[in-house]
Amino acid sequence: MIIYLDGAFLPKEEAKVSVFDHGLLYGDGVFEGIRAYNGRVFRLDEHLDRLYDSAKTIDLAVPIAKTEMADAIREVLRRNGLRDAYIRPIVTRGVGDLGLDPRKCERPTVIIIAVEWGAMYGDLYEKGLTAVTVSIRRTPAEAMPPNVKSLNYLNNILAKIEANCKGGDEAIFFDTNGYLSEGSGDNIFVVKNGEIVTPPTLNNLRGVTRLVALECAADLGITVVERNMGYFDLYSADEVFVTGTAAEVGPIVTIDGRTIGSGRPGPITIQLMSAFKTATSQSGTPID
Ligand code: PXG
Repeated sequence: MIIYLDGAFLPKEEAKVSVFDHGLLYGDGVFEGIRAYNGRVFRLDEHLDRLYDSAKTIDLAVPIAKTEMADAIREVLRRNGLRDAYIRPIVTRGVGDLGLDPRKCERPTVIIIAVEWGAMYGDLYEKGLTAVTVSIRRTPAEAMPPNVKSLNYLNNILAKIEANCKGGDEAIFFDTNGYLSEGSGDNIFVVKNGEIVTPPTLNNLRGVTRLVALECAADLGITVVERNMGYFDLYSADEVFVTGTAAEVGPIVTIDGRTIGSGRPGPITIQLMSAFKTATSQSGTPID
């Protein structure tokens, strides 16, 4: 396995970062999760825009241009012979001292890892996923905007731990105002009376897959509304699904023990899963 680290392409064993890197010490950095399907990187520009916007928000200057990052990603895929992959670019504040002050970090660390990867939830795309709402709230935008895809994922990991304890495949977050937010690693959608409703993006990550799902819904002539929702909207939904680079479009069929709709993936979710599959197989930036 070949890893990109600060301009070099290194064997996995040699790709090492300092214990003084603030990415490790403080979660001070940003990352992306990107997929390649059949030799093409899906929505590369959108992911890179988000990476650089996340970096800008935490006042981190990415030391290479977006075009260089895009070339490095494609080079990592080529060097590893990957055509279907999960790609993880990471930019940390870099090596500093044990203090918080980012001014002590001279140069950000840039890492790109790529691994072969298929469907995250296996046969659950046909059966549907179980989800549980979690008591831990999504970090409020006033504290740390959930739009920043930062290296500090403890809020999400605590949600995942709670879901694991409660026996759910995925965790569903509410925000501190009681509004529906997102999953631990995906965005959430509710279908009611033929209409798709999804939360506005102040209290969640602006998912690239979310955007693709909205485009697919528009193409299919399905109405989408962005609106704040509560527990009532979730439990009484006809269909619920989540979207993410890792999860793709994932149907949710039970939430906190309540059966959603028929207890099987619903018709609108199935249409979107199919449209999403078409999008991933027919578009993207060629690796070669
Ligand atoms: N919300 C959050 C909090 C995420 O981390 C998404 C939504 C979906 O965004 P995209 O752009 O991928 O549609 C994410 C992305 C995992 C895992 O193991 C998931 C993400 C990141 C890292 C790991 O499930 N999610």
